[in-house]
Amino acid sequence: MTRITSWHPNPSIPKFTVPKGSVDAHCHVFGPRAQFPFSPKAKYIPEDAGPEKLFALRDHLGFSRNVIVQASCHGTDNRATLNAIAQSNGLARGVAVVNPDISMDELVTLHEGGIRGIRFNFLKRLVDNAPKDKFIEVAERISRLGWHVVVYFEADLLDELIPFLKALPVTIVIDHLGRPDVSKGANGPDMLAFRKLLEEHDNILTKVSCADRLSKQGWPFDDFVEAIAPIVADFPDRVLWGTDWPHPNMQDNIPDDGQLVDIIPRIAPTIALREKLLITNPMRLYWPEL
Ligand code: 0GY
Repeated sequence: MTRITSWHPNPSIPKFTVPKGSVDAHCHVFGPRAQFPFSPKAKYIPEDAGPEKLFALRDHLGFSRNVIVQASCHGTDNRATLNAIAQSNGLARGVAVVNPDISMDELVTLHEGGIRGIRFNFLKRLVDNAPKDKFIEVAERISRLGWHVVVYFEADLLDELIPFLKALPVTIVIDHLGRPDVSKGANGPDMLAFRKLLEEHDNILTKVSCADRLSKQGWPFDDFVEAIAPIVADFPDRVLWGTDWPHPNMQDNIPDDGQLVDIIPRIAPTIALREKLLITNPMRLYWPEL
């Protein structure tokens, strides 16, 4: 497999200044491979995108903290994520991907390494299987640590996943709004189904991220902004935002991370909304002690 460089070589400095203390609540690290090899089951093999690059981008964009989400190319070997957290001087925490049979002792070790949640990925192009019963069992175990789960799926799976989501005994964060078709606007079928999910389950939060993957129009992502801004306005305590750097597996239309930051004031037009989106909500999940 050819190694992929999926990130912008020279992102712009954002025109929008994020508030002090902002958290990039969805990003990843890849490798470095020599230290942390990719999984034999990886569906893509990226170039190295290690902690130095991630923290340089954090500073370039004006953010203060990162939440590093274990990427599928590293499987259930969380060492690259833990290494990045360890290099961050306390400014990063993480979300792991685990074998659902993991013991409580191993979970406690992950907690000590800065992990505060686990990710369940249902994208068939990224993972081979997603055993719901096992996921519910491990969710029960992590609830003792005060962790949450991050769930990644695409809109066509939402209906089928609702009983599973209802059975999870913890806070749930859904990646990229469950990948709706934003081109049909805030009242399109996918957006209405997702809104209903939020209305009916107050333990569910979402990342209002990945304009680059969701927009059909591309920059300046008007379709994304029109569909998503009402979600931020109506569920201000239940939204997080992240760059998604290094944009796993993106090969065309690689986004300029500075431009992604410039969407924030368009989906969160008031200072109060931005504080919740970028600081209060992610800090509650990842640094509750501060
Ligand atoms: C994302 C999106 C993707 C990939 C992964 O773990 C991953 O490999 O999350 C994707 O390909 O949509 O959220 O980073």
